Amino acid sequence: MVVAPPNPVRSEKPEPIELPVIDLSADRSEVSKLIVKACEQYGFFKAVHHGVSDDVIAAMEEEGLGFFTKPVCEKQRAGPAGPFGYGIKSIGFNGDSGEVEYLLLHTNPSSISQLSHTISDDPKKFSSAVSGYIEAVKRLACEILDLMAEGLGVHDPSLLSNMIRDVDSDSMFRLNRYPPSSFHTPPPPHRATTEIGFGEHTDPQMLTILRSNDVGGLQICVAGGTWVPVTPDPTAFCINVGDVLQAMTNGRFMSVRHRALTNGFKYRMSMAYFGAPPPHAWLSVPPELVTPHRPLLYRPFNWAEYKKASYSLRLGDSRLQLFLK
Ligand code: GA4
Repeated sequence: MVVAPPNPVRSEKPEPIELPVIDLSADRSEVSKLIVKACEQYGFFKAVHHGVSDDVIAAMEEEGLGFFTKPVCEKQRAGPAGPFGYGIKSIGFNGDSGEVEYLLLHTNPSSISQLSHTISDDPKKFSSAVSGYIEAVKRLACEILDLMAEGLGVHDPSLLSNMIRDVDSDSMFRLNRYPPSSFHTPPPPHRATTEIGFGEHTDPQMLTILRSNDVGGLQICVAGGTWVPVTPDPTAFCINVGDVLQAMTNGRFMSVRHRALTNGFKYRMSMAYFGAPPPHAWLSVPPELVTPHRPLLYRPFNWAEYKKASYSLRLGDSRLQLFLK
């Protein structure tokens, strides 16, 4: 049986972690080394000068806000999430919940255009904002995966990015809105309370490209099991390694547990792109990453198999260990 570790919201306030901030416009070979180092040490980094235009981001934010500020009964026309569509409080299919409402979309264009009719009164405007945003962050994800492969000395630098460039890529896009916790429980005088918005987990896919408004809430689990908040920065993208990339780098990169807490007083909105392989592609480890000192860690598997395992378990369960050799 896979047991989730305890999940306390500690009352003491740990110092925010300053994740490596990587300027993607700097010298390519330097950037690729910094990315590799960050993914080995933290599994997370912030990317600035990322090339995604402010207009594309603003258009997506506007659509997201427009949707979430509608009355619940209207939002429910796009739900329940199974897994795609509108969800409120309920996460996945195995009883997980949190103080969050969300829209989960598959990134394939027909799926976006189909759902947009239940999401927006102007479905064309909604799907054009989503497609523009997805196209831009997918380009960024591919660029980062190429830089990772270069930094790792992988012979074919497109080996990783080809997985999400594939027309059958199973990538997803998620919009989350976390309500202020003071909505549910009046905060004690002079102090804000926090609640679990999205419980601790690792992302199953290859790479996540996350952006939020200027409200904090993301925390990552560092060595020793301490939860540390990540300072919000709407000008940067927060990039994290998912389980599949940990497996494909033969354990060199870390897929790190993270969670989102609600803020005492403000709404937090985040948008996450999850870059995933096509269902039946073999998730093979580049031969350069297997050495006598670092033998193959995981048995061969494909994304369909891994996704099935993810959805059959609880949010906080460790899945990758089931695929150890
Ligand atoms: C976590 C990362 C992504 O948000 C997500 C989530 C998915 C869901 O909300 O439907 C999962 C969760 C996530 C991991 C385990 C399974 C699947 C809920 C859940 C309990 C969209 C994803 O791909 O995996």
